[in-house]
Amino acid sequence: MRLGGTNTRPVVRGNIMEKELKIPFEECKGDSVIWRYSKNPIIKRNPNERIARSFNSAVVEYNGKFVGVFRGDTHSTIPYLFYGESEDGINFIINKEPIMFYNEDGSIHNIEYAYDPRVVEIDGVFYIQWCNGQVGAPTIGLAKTLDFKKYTFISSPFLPFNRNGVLFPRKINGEFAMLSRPSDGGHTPFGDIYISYSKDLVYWGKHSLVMKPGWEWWQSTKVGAGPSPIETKDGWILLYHGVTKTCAGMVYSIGAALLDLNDPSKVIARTSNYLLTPEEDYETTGFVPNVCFPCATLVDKDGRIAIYYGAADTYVALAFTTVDKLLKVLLKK
Ligand code: BMA
Repeated sequence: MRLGGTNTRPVVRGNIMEKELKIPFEECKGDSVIWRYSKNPIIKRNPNERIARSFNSAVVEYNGKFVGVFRGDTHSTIPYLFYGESEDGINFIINKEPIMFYNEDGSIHNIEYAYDPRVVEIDGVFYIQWCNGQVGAPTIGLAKTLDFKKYTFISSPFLPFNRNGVLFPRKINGEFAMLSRPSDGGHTPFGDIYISYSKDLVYWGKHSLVMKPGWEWWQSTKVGAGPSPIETKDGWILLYHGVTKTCAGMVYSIGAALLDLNDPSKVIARTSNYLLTPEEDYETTGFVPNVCFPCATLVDKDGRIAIYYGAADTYVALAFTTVDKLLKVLLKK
């Protein structure tokens, strides 16, 4: 979808006419660029018998509903991905059994752990990107689904170690494009965002740097792409997490960047101030305190945006913004 441009939201997928869904949204009462949902968090501890904590998760519209691929940290503390659905984008019912991935030949694709999913639709196919433990070390996993029932594993696009794989919502110059953040095997204390291209989603190359951590302390340790970028007439809006190291651990805040439409390795602008930083109890207190980690956005045809973010590695929370507000702060209009 291009906002502020010529296209409107497609509501026909395949030959299914979908109802136009109303995304969750509350009007801003002050002058914030990003503001929180008044009833946060939307997913609390122990959302079902199998999951102790659900956070960093992805939501999209499918078949007249909101559906999600949720990170669920189980009672063994190993994270897996779980399907969930909702009529309103706020109240979700999450499956108790994790998503199973299958190889093209129908065999089960074994994974050790899975976390921090992103989901994006490209030409009627939903692609899931996540941090995947299937090659003995964390790297990106990439799978597809047409119906959120059968999930086919496509590839591990990059060698370990890598996290925060985020596909653009359309091909750029005829190729799929993915952001990622090369890392290490632990709680990586560094990290830059790169872009890579592929013709077939299996073989990836043409890697180039998009952005390094910023000078400002909130984003000076590492940065990682958040939800799939939003296309506007002025460029791709990328929400990202920026991290700072303190005596009490890392703090994850949310910032935004504007990337060139035809060459997203070119950063047109990025925010020098964070747009959301841990302040509320559900962000500052939990399994890992002081984490706001955005993984998904829903955007309507008027440019309203609902942001799904993980809070304190314990909850899923919602925040809102608009395309106009983000462009205004990025372009200093
Ligand atoms: C990162 C990832 C995220 C997590 C964050 C804060 O390295 O593991 O899943 O939210 O740390 O703990």
